[in-house]
Amino acid sequence: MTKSALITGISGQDGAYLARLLLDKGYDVWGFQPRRSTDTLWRLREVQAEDDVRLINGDLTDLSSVLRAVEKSRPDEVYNLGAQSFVGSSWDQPLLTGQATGIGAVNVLEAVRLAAPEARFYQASTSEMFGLIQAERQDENTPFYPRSPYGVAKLYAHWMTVNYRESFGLHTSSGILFNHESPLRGLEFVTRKVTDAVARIKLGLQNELRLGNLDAQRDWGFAGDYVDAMWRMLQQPQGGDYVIATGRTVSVRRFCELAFSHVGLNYEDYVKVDPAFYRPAEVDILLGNPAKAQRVLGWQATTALEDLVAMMLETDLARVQRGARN
Ligand code: F7E
Repeated sequence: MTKSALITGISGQDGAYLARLLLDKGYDVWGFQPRRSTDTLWRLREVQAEDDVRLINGDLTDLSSVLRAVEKSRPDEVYNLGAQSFVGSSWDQPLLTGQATGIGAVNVLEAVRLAAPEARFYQASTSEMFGLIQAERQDENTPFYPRSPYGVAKLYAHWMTVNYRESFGLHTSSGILFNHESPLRGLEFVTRKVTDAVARIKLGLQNELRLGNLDAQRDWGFAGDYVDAMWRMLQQPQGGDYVIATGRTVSVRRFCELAFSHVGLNYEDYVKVDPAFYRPAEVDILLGNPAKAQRVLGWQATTALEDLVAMMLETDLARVQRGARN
């Protein structure tokens, strides 16, 4: 029998890659997303999934709309990827972030509990929950210390995911994903901000790049690899929590070096530090230990950062050349 999956946040980077993965596996894929007047479907187009997914309009903060989406899609699997996901904005919109990123997840859990208790549930948790790190390499047993309203909201959603597993016996899993990037990343995130700028600088359309903290270090992987881990979690006999990471950490400065040198430029000639991009509290370094995912899920990251940079840059060079806006 054909399986049905419901994805919240389907118009985001991970939503697009996951939709593609599930379509390729033969699922009926439903997407839940707010109605917007701007073009939110460009990522689904880029993965050639736009015509094959069924979209339901609604908002994570509106329980009745989430409930209707669950009733309509009759899902075997629910992936909660929707959120206010930009850490930087979460200080300007802490309450909205709490509603969408924290309470929103519980709305989905409630809808599953009420209308599809047999469905398997995935929560998009995050390495931002580790924040001020309490261990050199973070794994499923490392204590959390979030450093942003976003991280705090995600931590609430994470524990509610665990709680619904323990309280109601629901099949819920929490994927603690470290940063994951791709050509479908939004322009506000640092990796894509860099690759887009490098493409513009190379093609003579821009002459500098203003960034914040160049010394922050992240464990950056490829989003296309990471959605496969989400699916694998829901194929396990029981729900669980898994760190998904590459096990390598690199600074923003080094990322710039790699991106500029890919087109034969020196980042020091173009990158300007602008305190406007500093955060009120920073997560200095993240480094994940994905040993459990490898052991239990048979998953490991397969894309090296150098290849990810090249992939993003080649896509951005082509986009800038043809005048695309995303
Ligand atoms: O920042 C520094 C910034 O915004 C990375 C989200 O997907 O991953 C993402 O969160 C680092 C930070 O991602 C700029 O201060 C320097 O230290 O690309 P980002 P993020 O905050 O790590 C986690 C796992 C999530 O869950 C989130 O949803 O780069 N940085 N200069 C900058 N960052 C930005 N955005 N812009 C700059 O100009």
